[in-house]
Formats: sequence, structure tokens, C-alpha cells
Amino acid sequence: MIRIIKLIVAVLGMASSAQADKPNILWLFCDDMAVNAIGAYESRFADMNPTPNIDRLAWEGIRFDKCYVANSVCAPSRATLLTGKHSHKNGLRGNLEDFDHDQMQFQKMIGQAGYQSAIFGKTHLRGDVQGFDHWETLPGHGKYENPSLNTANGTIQTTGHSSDVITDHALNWYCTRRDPDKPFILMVHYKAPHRKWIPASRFVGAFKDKIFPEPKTLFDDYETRKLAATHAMGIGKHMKVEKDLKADRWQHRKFLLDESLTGEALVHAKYQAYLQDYFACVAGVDASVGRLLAQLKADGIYDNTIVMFSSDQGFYLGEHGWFDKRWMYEESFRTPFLVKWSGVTTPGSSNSDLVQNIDFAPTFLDIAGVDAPGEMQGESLVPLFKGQTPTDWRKSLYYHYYMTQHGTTPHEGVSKGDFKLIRFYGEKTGGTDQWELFDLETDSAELNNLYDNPDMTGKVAELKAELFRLRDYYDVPDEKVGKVQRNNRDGHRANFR
Ligand SMILES: [Ca+2]
Repeated sequence: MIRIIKLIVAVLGMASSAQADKPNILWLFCDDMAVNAIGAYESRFADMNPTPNIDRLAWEGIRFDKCYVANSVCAPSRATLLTGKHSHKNGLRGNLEDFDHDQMQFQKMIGQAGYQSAIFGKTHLRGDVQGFDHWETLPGHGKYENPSLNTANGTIQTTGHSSDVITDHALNWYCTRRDPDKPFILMVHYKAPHRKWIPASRFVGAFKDKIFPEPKTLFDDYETRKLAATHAMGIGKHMKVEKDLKADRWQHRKFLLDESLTGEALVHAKYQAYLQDYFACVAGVDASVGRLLAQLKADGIYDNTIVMFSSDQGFYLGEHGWFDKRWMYEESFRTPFLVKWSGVTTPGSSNSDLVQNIDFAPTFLDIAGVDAPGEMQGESLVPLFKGQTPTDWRKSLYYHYYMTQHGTTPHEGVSKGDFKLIRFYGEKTGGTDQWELFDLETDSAELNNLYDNPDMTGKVAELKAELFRLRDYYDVPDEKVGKVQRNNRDGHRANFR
């Protein structure tokens, strides 16, 4: 009997040891973090060294240069993160719909492999999350200052800036609540740098003497892209000097209330103020990332923890004159993605394979050693982390945005990395689909819509065929195409073909 007990203890010990060897996952996630805001992406802001802590993940790991989202807006992106599915499959097409929490999500399965899971911060999914061992989430968008947090035991009130609060609470779970004998996935989801870009007080003036380089498209005239001209998120027309730029709150912004400041001079001034606040919020996230990484190092588990950094989508930092997301144009379609996995990722490397946020959930499961369910539509990125991209890796991406908020038009499209084709539908198209084609290698700013160029007939046909193939591959139901949120009062059904 004693020998049997000893045997059981030994077997359990081996299992525990095997679990301890499994890598932990620290998932760092932002809201509206532009690729261009990350220093490691070598954008026009890189010389300002805006993100030294986040950049460490790139210097020690892989920078993904072609990571994209399936639907560039907050809630749908998060639904895709958890389900590994496009919006039409997980049911969350827009920000104003409810998420079905009962459906399959990766965190409901990762515990099979002994992982404990916790999520902190913004989910933007109405209702309580399911499947996490521990969760403390912002209600809706959450507040920047003194946010409340929903928990399994009710709502709690906190004090401080949201980035600090989310980090504090994540660290508290990590240090005092988790089981140190089990691997973990810890998801830390910041509200920053979402509009209205309110930084912690210690960062408010951090960039007020900096001059931010402007994009060449700040005064885009939208020639050849008529639908883009209706986007009501322009720095010139739509950004409010009081509400967005705090001219009524902060002394150093009072000058924006001067009525003699008009026209292009006002746009230049608003752009600078916008980026000062945006980057002050980014600095707060970066400092938080530094705290989390330092704690892992202090505990000796940094090397056995895969650290990933990403955002629910990219963002326009003045490109095309905007301060928003939604469109399939690169700045919002693309999202940052950095991965540090000590001993696996090659330090300072980059990857230009086409990856998408449908891949994140199957990747988490693959790391844990759990088979991803067939209904997940993404692929595991683990081979890419190892520098071993499969020869049959995808050569194109499917995108679909369904809302009409802020003057946008629903659209879907395909990108092959070098060329991109977009189909717009809905009320503003007058019932006739409108198309745009861009050559990303010669026109990275996407100013020149080539759809009607006779020389591009073959390319248009090629990309349309690929779009149709992707719609079949991802099982996009015809009857859903063109259906947008009811409260947008747009019941148009698209005439797809
Ligand atoms: Ca967002």
C-alpha cells in the first residue's frame, strides 16, 4: 500500500514538474496603439525613443511587420482574440452588439494543460467574461482616472490612473494569488492610448516641448477615395480642443481657444497637442510594461515566460488627416506584434509573413500543448516564432468591417501584402459596390486608387478571385454580407457579385 502511495506521489511529482517546465505567457494588449507609436518599428517617431521597455521585446525577440486585424474596431477585435474566429463566426461584428460568452474561447481550454489564466483591464465585451480563473475587467471602455473594475465578486472601485491600476492589480494576482507551481497566461489589457488620451498626471507635460513629425497625408484631399472623405474623425474638423485636447483644463492648452488660430495653423497645432497626449499615454503603458518585466526578472521566470505585445488594432496618428481606426488602410488594419521567447525567438529578428489576430488564440493553445478546435480559423504562430514558417503559410488576408459609425462605410477586402483590394457597400455607395485597389509597394500611403486603371484589369481580377476564395474558406455567409448593426439604421444587403 505504501509503495502504491509512493508511486502515486512520484507520478504526481513528475506531472507537476512537467507543468512547471511549460512556458508562461504574459500577454500585453493596448487599445488603439499605432504601429508607428512603437519605437522598434522605426517609424517617423523612432528617434524620440517613445517605448524603451516595449522595444526590449523586439530587441530580445521578433518584430512582426505584417500583423493585421480581421475587423479594426475595439470589441470585435477582442472577440476575435478570444475565439480565434472572424467576426461573422464569433457573432460580434460591431462595438454595439452583445458578445455570446457561452461560445468556445481559448481560455476555456487552456486549463486542460494545467495553465491558470487571468485577465485584467479592458475587454469591451458586455457581460462577465468566462473561462478565466481570475478576472478584473473595466466596464465597457472603462475610465482613465479612478476606474471601477468588474470582478467575480462584484464591482470594485479603484484609485489612480487606469494604466497603473491595471498593472497593480495584475501584479497583485501574479505575486499573491497565482499558484507558482502551475504555468500561467496573464493577459494585461490597457485602455490607453484610446481617445481622449488622458495620461497619468506625471506624464501630462512629458512631451509638451517636443515637435512631432507630421505625416505627408495630414492634409489628404481623398482624391480617388471618395468614401474616405466622409470619415468624421478628422483632426481639422472633428477633434475638439476642449473635449479631446483639454484646452479647458490644462493651462498649456489655453492657446487652442484663441479664435484667431484657424485653418491649417489650427490643424498643425491640434496635431501636436494630440500627439503629446497620445504619446504621454503610450509612455504610461511603456512604464507599466517595464514594471511587469522587472517583476518576472526578479522572480527568475523571465526566461521561461513568453512575452507578447499587441493592440486591438492600429491607429491613425494624423495619416489621412485622421485620429481613428476602422478602415482597411494600413495604419488601422495593421497592428503591432512583438514576441520575446527566450531561447526560441532570435533576438532582434523580424518576420514579414501575413499574420492576423485570428492566430492568437490557436497560438496560446499550441504553446500550452492543447489542440486548437477545428472551428478556430487562425493558425498557430509557434513555427514562426521558431523561424520555421510553413511552406504553405497563407498568402492573403481577409478583412471585414461592418459599422457605419463616425461616417465610415462597411467594407471587406483582401490583402496579399503587395496589393490590396477593398469592396465598399452600404448606404453611401448608392447600392452599387465601390472598389479600391492599392499597390502597397509603390504607394504605401494608399493615395492612388488604381481600381479603374486599365493596366490593372488583370490584378483586379486576380484579387477578386482571391477575395471570393477567402469568403469560401472562412465561410462568410452571403446573406450576412451587407448586414450592419441595427442601430446604424442601415439594412442594406449588398449586391456582392
Ligand atoms: Ca481599439
